[in-house]
Amino acid sequence: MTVNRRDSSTVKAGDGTVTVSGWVQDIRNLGGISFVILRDRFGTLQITLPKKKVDPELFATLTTLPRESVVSVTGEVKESNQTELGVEIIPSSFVLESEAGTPLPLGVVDKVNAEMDTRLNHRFMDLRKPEVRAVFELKSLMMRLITEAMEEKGFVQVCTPKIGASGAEGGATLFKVDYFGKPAYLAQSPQLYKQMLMSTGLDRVFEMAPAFRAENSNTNRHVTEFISFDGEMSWIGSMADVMSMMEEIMDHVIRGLKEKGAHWLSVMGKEISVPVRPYPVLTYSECLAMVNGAGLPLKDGDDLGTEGEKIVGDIMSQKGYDMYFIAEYPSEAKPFYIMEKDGTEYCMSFDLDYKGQEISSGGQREHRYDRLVERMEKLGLDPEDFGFYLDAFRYGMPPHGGWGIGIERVLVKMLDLPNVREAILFPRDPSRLSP
Ligand code: AMO
Repeated sequence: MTVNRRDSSTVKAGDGTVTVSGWVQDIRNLGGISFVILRDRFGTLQITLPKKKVDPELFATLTTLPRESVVSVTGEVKESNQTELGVEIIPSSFVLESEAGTPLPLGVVDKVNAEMDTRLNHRFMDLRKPEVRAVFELKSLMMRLITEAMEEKGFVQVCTPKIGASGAEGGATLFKVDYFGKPAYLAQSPQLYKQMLMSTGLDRVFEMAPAFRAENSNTNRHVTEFISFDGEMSWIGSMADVMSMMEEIMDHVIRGLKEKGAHWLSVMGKEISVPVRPYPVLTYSECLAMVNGAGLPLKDGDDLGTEGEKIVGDIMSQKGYDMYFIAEYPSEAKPFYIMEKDGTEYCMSFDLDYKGQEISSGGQREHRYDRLVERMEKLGLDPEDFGFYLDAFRYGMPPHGGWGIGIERVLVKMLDLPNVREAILFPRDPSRLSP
């Protein structure tokens, strides 16, 4: 009997005749014997061709194929102490599914790392490298674990529009599109919609979807399209309820990745550590003092910035904390939808930082119509531009809060990746719109 396999790692001695499919990663010709290394999603398998034992025509064609050609090989599984899997296949026939052109635009087993631009230009080829592809196995697992945690907590998965008439996170980063002659914008976040849903009775919602930011900055942590994992929940007593919900979710996700992602982590040669709980909550003012103490002259009201975040990250790491909240930012620095802290210049907002980098922002929202309008005006916005959003606050809105997490930024910190682009299949940035 012939068993068809798309997972080379399951082939074992005693399987008899099998058909395995994949890419010809390497061919070694040693005179009397040749080896073809076949690669699939899960690993590599050795096809062994002793010249005297296999059909001469099969030998001649299979051992001279261009690398990266796709083949299906049928043969006998034999035990072998020379291979990692403990087996090899002696072929009796094969089908050339697709011959690869030469030369390859990018090597798959090259030791020398190509430049990021070259890799991204030929991303389909770059992704053939198991350690590059493993990030996306882990990203997929991460999204599954998020869905699992959110459903367990009673959140409803929603899909909000990605084209709209107004933004929520400031005009400077809006992508304008022509919507049948009218101006429209790509969604920077689902902020307005997830809050409007709080007025409907769907009191816990979440979404994982693309968010677009026209940020003309070429850094290793900014892209113009990323996946935002948003949560919004009603009936909160304070922003502490939102933070503890996030903590439970992050803990479930990171533990799950460590356990269920162990194979892909080993392919990448990485280990992940689960951040210590409870995640400490620092205030913005405390962080400012830390940053000033380290010699960075920021004033009250200033953004902590990359450098400030890093200083706080180093101090927290020395104390054994990888993940921590920074709460109560200056009201003026945060968007209109955040509730102010009465009698102070600060507000009910927080960021979640992971190893010295912001991975999320969130907070308690202003759910009182009059106060919300007042806050918009104070920040120089015209409430009329947000009519459809404000309507949802005029006829009964529960107290609520939520967060937005940049999925790729979490992966970067967790896997210690050098660039957010490593966690995006086909990244978009100011100088890249293709492939
Ligand atoms: P914010 O604008 O801070 O908050 O975005 C939330 C998180 O999204 C990620 N992120 C990015 N990732 C990659 N490239 C970018 N250009 C980029 N911009 C943002 C970050 C960030 O922490 N509506 C609020 C969230 C809320 O209050 O619910 C918001 O969008 O990880």
